[in-house]
Amino acid sequence: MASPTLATPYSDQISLGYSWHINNWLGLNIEAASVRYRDIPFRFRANLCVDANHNNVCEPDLSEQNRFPDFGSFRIWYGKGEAKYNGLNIGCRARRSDLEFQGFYTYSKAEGNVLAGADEFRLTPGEYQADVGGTRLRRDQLVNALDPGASENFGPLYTDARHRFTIGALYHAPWGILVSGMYRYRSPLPYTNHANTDLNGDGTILDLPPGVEHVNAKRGFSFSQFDLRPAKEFLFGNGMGFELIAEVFNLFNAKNPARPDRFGHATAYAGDPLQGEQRLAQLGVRVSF
Ligand SMILES: [Ca+2]
Ligand SMILES: [Ca+2]
Repeated sequence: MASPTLATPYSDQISLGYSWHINNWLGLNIEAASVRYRDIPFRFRANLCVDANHNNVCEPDLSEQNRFPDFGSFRIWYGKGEAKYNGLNIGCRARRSDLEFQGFYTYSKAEGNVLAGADEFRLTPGEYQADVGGTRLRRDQLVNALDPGASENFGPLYTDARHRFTIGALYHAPWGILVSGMYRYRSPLPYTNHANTDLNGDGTILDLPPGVEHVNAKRGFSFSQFDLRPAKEFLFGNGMGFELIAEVFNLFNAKNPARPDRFGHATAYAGDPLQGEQRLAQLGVRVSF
C-alpha cells in the first residue's frame, strides 16, 4: 500500500568552513555542516491488533481483530521519514622534510525516524542490531505505528557516532625505510533496548519497556584500529628494483565488538563479515623492471 504522503525526498544543507595555512608546513581547516532530510520514504506494518478490552493483550480468541480485519499483515509505504545531521569537523595537515601527517576529528549528531541512515528506507536494519528483524512482529515495525511522527519513533540513527577521529602519517625513516600508519576511532553506535514482547496489545513485539523514551536510546561499542606499513625500496638502476613491504592491520588487536542485541551484548567482532580486521600481518615484494 502507498500513502498519499509519498513525495520526492529532498535535503537542505548549510555549511561553513575556514582553511588556515598557519605556516609553510602546517595547515588547519574547520568546517561546520547542518543537513535536514525530508520526505524520506519508508515502509511499516500498519494493520495492528485492536485491544478492545484495554488489557494490553491482543486476544483473537475474544474476537479482538486487526484494524482492517479483511486483510492480513500489510505494510504501508509512507513519505514522512526525516533526519537531521549536525557536524563539526577539524582537520590538520603537516608536512616536513621527513614527515607527512594528516588528521581529523568530527563531532556530529544524526537523528531521525528512518534509523538505517538518512539515505536508506528501513526502520529495522539487522546488520546494525541483531534482534530488530527476524520476525515480522519486529521487522519493519514502528514503535508507535499509530503516530509515525511521535517522539518515541525518533532517535539517533544506527550510524550515529558522536566522535570520530582519524590520523595518518608517513615517515621517511633512516636507511630509506618508509613507514606509514593510520589510526581510526569512533565512539559507540546506538541500539534499541526493546521489550521483545507485546506490552501494549497491538500484536507487535518491538515495544519500548517503561522508562525507555525512544528508539536507539542506548549505546553499544566503540571502534578503533591501527594499521602500520613499513616498506623499503631497493633500486639497481635502469629502473629495475624491488620493494619489500610489511603490513599489519589492527596492530593492537582491538576486538571491536559490534551488532548488539537489545541487551547490549555483541554478536559480531573484528574479522567477521562487514567488521574491521582482526590483527593480520602480511609481507609483500613488489618488483619493478
Ligand atoms: Ca485485549
Ligand atoms: Ca506492541
